[in-house]
Amino acid sequence: MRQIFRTILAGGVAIGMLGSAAVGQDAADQDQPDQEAPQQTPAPPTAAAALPPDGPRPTVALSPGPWRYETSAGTLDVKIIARQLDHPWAMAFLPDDSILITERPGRLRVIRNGRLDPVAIAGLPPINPTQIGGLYDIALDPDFASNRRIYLSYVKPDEQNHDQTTLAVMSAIYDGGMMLRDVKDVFVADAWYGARPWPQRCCGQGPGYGSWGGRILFGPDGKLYIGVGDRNYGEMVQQTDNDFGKILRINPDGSIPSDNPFVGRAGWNPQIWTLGHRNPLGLTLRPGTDEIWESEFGPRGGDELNIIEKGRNYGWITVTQGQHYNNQPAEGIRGVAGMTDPVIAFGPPSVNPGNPVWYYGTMFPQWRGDLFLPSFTEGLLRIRFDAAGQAEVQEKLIEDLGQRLRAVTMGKDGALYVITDETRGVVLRISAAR
Ligand SMILES: [Ca+2]
Repeated sequence: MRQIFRTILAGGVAIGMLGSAAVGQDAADQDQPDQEAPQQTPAPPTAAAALPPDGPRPTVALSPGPWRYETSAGTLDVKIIARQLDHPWAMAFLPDDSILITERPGRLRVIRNGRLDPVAIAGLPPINPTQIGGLYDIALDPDFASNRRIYLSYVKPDEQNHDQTTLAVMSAIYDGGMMLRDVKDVFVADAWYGARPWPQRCCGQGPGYGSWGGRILFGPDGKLYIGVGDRNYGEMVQQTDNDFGKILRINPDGSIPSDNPFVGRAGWNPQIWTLGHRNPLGLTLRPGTDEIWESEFGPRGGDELNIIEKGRNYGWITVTQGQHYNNQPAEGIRGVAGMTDPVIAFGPPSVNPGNPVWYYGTMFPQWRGDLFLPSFTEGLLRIRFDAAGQAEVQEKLIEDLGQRLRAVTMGKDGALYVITDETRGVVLRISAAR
């Protein structure tokens, strides 16, 4: 496994991925420049429909494994624990150790006793799986053990106009069986997009059927945080009355917390917690702190890792360390008054970050306190922060498998679980070799 990369500084210095073999392909569906005039958006299917794959091209075919790696934490075993998942996007461990998994085309699956149930859980509303849209993230209610409530983010179709979609979050009761109950939306983004004619946009931005965001997270305050992408319409992100390019904060029932930073301010959407994001695709808590960390797809060479702090502006579209797709330089790079710089900016090339996790398990004591960041192009990055907050990519795990890694989480046993966002996606378990 490759290791040791150029030291990078916290506070916004770009990480150079020395030794990377995965250069030359930005590989991100969200990162493609605008192809304009896409085909007619298909009608939204029901969740029960069997859908053909509708995502980006497949990457390297994955062998059945298992694999063994020598790493700084000793010998690792990597094995597939679930396969034949169609673009899995998120997973959530339940108290009984079963695992809920979303498939982006619109299915909710469950692994029980180590086995993927071949039948999807029923009860989802219509979901639009156009391009990179579909069923996204899962969050368990903080009181899940007693109320069995879950939250799912998804791309919601407009029944009247199939050109229009938006990000929404539903809540439902999941009792462990094969059916959701009491399914209802608690949030629907007001930033509908796609009515023709499309607006003129700058900077070579991607198509209007991308950049929904979609990560959701319960904060230590019991509030639900929702990452909404810029819908490839970055001109709207610095406007304060909409949902584009924002991290929103709501109560679990959908109401607006009175201590949100812009409540009562004229011209502001009161759901806003932070603004200035391009496409937030990772939200995670740092254990032992109240910090919410966010990963974000930037433009070419501008992927970011941010600490999300109340009321701050993270710069997009005027300030970014990446380069616009038409090669137009950003107005600002970093250190711009009123804007918060990323902790880390990646690239070029883009790493296309997924949902990270802070490691505090016991299986790999050498890695406690490190951040694991899945990427589409560089494998699973292990990033260490020293006492001064300086970050260094120490290792790239399973990079040689050539898979687009969408999310990583830690099991109760301290093993790492990774999902691959592929047409034939899998769940990988990374554990210490026995
Ligand atoms: Ca930024």
